[in-house]
Amino acid sequence: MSYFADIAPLTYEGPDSGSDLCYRHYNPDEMVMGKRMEDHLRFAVAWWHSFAWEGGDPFGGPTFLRPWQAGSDLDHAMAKADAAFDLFDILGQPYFCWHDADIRPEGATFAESLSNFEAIVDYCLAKMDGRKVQLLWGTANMFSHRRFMSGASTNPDPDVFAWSAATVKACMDATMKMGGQNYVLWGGREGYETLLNTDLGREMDQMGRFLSMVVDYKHKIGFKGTILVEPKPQEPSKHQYDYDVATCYGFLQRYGLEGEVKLNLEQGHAILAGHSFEHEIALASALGVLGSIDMNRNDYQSGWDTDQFPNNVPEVALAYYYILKAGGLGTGGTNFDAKLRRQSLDPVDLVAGHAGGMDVCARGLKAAAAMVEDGGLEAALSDRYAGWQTPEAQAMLDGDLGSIFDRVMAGGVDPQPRSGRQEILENYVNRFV
Ligand code: XUL
Ligand code: CO
Repeated sequence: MSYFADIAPLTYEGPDSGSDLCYRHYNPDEMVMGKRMEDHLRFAVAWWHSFAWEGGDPFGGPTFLRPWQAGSDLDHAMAKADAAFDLFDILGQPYFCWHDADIRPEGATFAESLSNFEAIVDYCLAKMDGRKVQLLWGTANMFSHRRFMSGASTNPDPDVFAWSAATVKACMDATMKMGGQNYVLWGGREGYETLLNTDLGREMDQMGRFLSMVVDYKHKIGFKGTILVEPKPQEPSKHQYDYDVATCYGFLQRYGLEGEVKLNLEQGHAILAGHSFEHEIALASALGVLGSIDMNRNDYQSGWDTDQFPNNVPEVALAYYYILKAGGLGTGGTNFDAKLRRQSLDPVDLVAGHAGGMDVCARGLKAAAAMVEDGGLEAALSDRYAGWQTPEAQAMLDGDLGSIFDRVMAGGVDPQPRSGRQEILENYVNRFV
């Protein structure tokens, strides 16, 4: 019997529905700016938080005690996959994502882990047959096992670099076999705790070389998806090399990879870096590296990566506004890198967490589309920068300091401060959310 027993597939019931288990705003076929809502949002369920996470925290162990968490052999991994696909049937979302370690039991050797992994990949492929759900991205967990405690590609021990390279090769092969649309690298332990034991220049060179090998391998096997790096400023390492969008872009440029690799941006990671999510999205878009998003929220009081399901429509609306402005997510999507609270024990909580997140994103997308269609923010921007349309301003960019000096000395340049109209613009956004 399904873990989700009698929970029926969710349907769109509209904003006035009183049901706990329905969509009030997520209506996959509804057209938004000429495109189906499902094709804008491209939702994915994250295997790790939704099925692998057991509800532990630093003060206590597992609370969920899901049936498949009672053992760590292939049978339990298959039971976990069965529950995952049952949830996908209920939610009807188009994608899912995994780390190798989420879906397969760890073996005693690399070869045993790989054979477990391949068995589960085939098991999932059989379950995907006849279903619409697809793989948004695969990734390797190179941060949980103790062998990775000093990093994966940045490890001082070359044997860990080798293990990591072999792991990523296997995960890229599996991602391609499952028809994945992207491959993600989040460097959980690619950073350091203390400079006293760390050669950070060397470690970054190792990481740059590793990423180049990933790109070379993508081309070698003909993987058509996008390679994505996920920025995060700290946790688990005190200092992470992939701090934020700006840092990652500098890193990609340094190793000549800015045309090959894009970024997977996570709301909670943006907050930890002291940015808003929309800042990270707009910056990635301006730099041409916007790839995909992990949608969650942090708790603003705890200052930690709490990975909660999104429930703040105004924040989400601004995120999708800049995504729409960027032309959409391309091969990317909206992955719920979000987990339940530790007390949310029941199957119904897992369904409701996702359904609520999908509704919040749908509301945000609709508000964002209305703002794009209304054009008020764009008009305000054009007006603010209108001075740059004049021939004098354009000529200045082709000139030099001397010619600009001469023009200022000749008179006629007399800057007058103008209001930035922040409150008016914030009031404008509030009309839509
Ligand atoms: C960790 C995190 C990861 C990545 C995938 O904070 O976001 O789950 O998304 O490794
Ligand atoms: Co993430």
